[in-house]
Amino acid sequence: MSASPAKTDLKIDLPSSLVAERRGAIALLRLSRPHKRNALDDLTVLGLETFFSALPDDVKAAVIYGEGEHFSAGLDLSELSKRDVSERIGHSQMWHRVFERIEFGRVPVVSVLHGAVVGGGLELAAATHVRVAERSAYYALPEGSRGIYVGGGGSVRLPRLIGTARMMDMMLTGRTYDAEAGQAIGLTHYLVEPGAGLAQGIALAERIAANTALTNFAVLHVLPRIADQGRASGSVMESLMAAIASGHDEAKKRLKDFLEKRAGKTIRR
Ligand code: 1HE
Repeated sequence: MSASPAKTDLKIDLPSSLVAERRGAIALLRLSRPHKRNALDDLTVLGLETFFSALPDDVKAAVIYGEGEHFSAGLDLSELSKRDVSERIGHSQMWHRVFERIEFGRVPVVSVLHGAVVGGGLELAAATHVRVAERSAYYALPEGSRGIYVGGGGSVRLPRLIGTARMMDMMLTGRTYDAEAGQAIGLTHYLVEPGAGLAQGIALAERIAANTALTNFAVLHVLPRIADQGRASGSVMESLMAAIASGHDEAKKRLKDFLEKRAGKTIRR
């Protein structure tokens, strides 16, 4: 693989808890509040929305990772007690809006997980499309023991990843999964040694960025909708998407390149 392009600044106005950089077609976002274990306060969550809304068109994929010993300690608990019930509903809906922006945004997002990936930190990871875990990562939903409930879309996304029964156990008993177990139950896609996550995340993002925009659109926006609907309408939607994708000039060029022996083969890696 060719050397990665150098990092450059990405000019997006973000709170100090988020640091954005660019590496060619890849945007990198670092959760940068290590003294609070990257706990997600309102400023940070709204900053995530700004980042994913403001990415230039020529950014094709993003990587999110955490500074310090942990990916994220979840919701900033110090802000919780300030709100009444209706404000808490609004707060949860704000998280939903921001995490939907990530899950159903324009660019595929790779998260690189290490240390604590707990509560809202796990909900954030679940809103990304590809998850890379370093062996130090562990996962928990401490909401149960804190007398609260997930509010960042965890009830919607986590059962689809690991099943409702496992999520119930995590919330009821405070069970934690280490990185190996998290990989085994499907929380993460890749498991790497400590310190190797970011390089792996960038390499994956570069591969994703090399796909056609239409294929990435189909995977992000059409695939999960098909998975949520019945077989009959899902099959029709798949046929339509397949025809649209393969009819695009770039797809035709790539197919021709393969048939004329100019494109790589699908070999075991
Ligand atoms: C925080 C938070 C936080 C740390 N909100 N301030 N999440 C949790 O229940 C996890 C809470 N955090 C922890 O269990 C631990 O902090 C860790 C295991 C992640 C890390 O432990 P450690 O020993 O490295 O750090 P620490 O000493 O506990 O924390 C360092 C500082 O970060 C300290 O502040 P300081 O001013 O006393 O130095 C902590 O108070 C602060 N800190 N985590 C606020 N979460 C949309 S709904 C989602 C609901 C949830 O996410 S609930 C799960 C919340």
